[in-house]
Amino acid sequence: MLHVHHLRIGRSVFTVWLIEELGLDYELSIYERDAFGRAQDDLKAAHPLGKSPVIEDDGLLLAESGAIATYLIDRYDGEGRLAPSREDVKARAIWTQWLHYTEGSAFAPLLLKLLLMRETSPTPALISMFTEAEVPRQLSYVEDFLGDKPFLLGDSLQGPDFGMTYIAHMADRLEVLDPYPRLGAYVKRNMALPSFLRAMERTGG
Ligand SMILES: N[C@@H](CCC(=O)N[C@@H](CS)C(=O)NCC(=O)O)C(=O)O
Repeated sequence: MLHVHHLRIGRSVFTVWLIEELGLDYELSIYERDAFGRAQDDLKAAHPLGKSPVIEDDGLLLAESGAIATYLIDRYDGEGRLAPSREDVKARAIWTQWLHYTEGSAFAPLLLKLLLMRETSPTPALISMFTEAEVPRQLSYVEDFLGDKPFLLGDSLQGPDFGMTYIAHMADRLEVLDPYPRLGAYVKRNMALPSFLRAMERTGG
């Protein structure tokens, strides 16, 4: 059976959301962070990097939320609800672009912002300059692309929405989401979906 290694509280709940959306049975191992918010050594027993999400499925051990999403959709989305078909090469390229965008471009400025907010010594000027320019650059890019669509790629939930909801949720927690009302409404809508609520209930967040 599919096995998910989930570190509270973090991005793996969005992987569990995808699994709930696909209606799969799964086993869940839940890990807690240490006092500094880092994973503890127990997660290294699941994967050498000791980070989450990690899944095991049918002899496959897989890390990286984007790769996990692609694998789960390729293997289990029989109806093709969450991705364009492979024959539609251009639509699939845009889908892949947004699936990778969240970890590839959007996450790092937000992570640096989070670390700066927790920093107790004087704020490093170069990192501040970077986050002050990059956070609005990334969020306004997504806000403009989202436009009036309910989901990132149109009228229906697709693979990239799981990671993007994580990014928008993190921006909200960092209190930088107010200037982006469409993204604000998007994250609220997605986190009220029944499959997301089931993921929250099962994982504890
Ligand atoms: N690029 C990876 C990032 C994985 C990652 O950093 N996960 C965080 C959880 S939100 C983690 O395990 N942090 C614990 C630590 O670094 O100690 C992915 O997309 O899965």
